[in-house]
Amino acid sequence: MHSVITNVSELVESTTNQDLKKIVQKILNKERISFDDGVLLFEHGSLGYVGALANWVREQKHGNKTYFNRNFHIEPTNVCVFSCKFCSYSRLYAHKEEGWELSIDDMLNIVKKYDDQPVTEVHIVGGVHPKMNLQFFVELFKAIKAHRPDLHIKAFTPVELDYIFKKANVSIEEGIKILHEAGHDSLPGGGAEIFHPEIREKICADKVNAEGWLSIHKAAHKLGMHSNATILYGHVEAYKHRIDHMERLRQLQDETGGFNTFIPLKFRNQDNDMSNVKEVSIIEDLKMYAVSRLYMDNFPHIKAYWPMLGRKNAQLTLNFGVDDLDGTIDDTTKIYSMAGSEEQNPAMSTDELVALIKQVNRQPVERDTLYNVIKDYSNFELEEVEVN
Ligand code: V47
Ligand code: SF4
Repeated sequence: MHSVITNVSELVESTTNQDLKKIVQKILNKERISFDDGVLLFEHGSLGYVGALANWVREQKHGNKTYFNRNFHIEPTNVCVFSCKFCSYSRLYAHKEEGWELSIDDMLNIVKKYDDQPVTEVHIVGGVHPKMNLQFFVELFKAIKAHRPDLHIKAFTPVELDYIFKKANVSIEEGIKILHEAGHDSLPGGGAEIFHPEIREKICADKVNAEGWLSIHKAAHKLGMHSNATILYGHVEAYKHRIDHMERLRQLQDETGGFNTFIPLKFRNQDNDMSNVKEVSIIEDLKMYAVSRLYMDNFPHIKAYWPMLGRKNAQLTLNFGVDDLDGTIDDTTKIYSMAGSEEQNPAMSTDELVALIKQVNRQPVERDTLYNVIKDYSNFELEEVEVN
């Protein structure tokens, strides 16, 4: 174990800002911090300061354990009826010839490519195509489960679900139940962006709003399904909007307990309608992870999505509150490479991911979607693989 706990106590003694001192004391007493505390940490906490605190919380919750899973992505289409300004990936339905659309057979063939591999999860998410309706996805889920019943299906954001439920004329509760019975296991965290209407209006005015997003996750949780939540940060929002976003999620989590992971996603500005907005620095990224760990006290995990950050930055996040690096074994997602992420071909073998985690003295643990431990890699020999 690192000796961070002593450092954190020293931190309290040396803090002269009385407001900050009160926040540190709350954190060390495992008390919840308030909205204003969260904003103050962003505005007045230095990176080293919030980082040391977040690392303390991370180690209290998980020790050195750093989770990853073996998954692959299917993106049914990049044709989308919506027009989020930050999106580099979608093609409007009016220009659908520039995009792709996969049939159920195409998607089943992707699943079959992994027949001999020990993957545990398929992550399905894409644009909102008007012809891919509720019945289409019921058939898709049934086909996947008939072929590989043990594969966990993590699929669709409330953006897609809100659209297909309205089109099918079913309530949220009915729609989620129909999909769940067909094999839908859990929801990924996308589509959340920034909940506050002042910002949502500016960056993604036409898709599901905060209340809609939260109601769909709530309905899924009520059926016993788990889910994740994201935030898209580092564009035109202020710190108070980030905290407002986290506050709404924290409240729902108090009610349902259905969220597993919070995933901060850094806005990338390549080839989209917000290319004029500058990207934030790595300092700001690490601060975002740290404040997330401190604010989201009822979220078990904080995840850094390594294909977006790059490998070295992903290693850094492990000292700033992050305990999960997602994980992938193949180049199957285009959403980030098209927006200008560090990794143009996001593929990393399990051995490479394990080596990456071990190199920074953390303990790699392979998990399934629900964080059941599949394998602890503590005794893996680091010499076998190099981290580039
Ligand atoms: O909601 C789109 C983001 C999200 C850009 O739950 C962008 O395990 C940055 O939610 N710059 C979808 N981000 C992806 C997502 C996700 C990813 C990995 C794991 C999980 C999980 C969920 O991607 C969208 C949006 O916030 N995004 N464009 C962009 N230019
Ligand atoms: Fe469509 Fe999603 Fe892109 Fe928005 S972020 S335009 S909903 S694919």
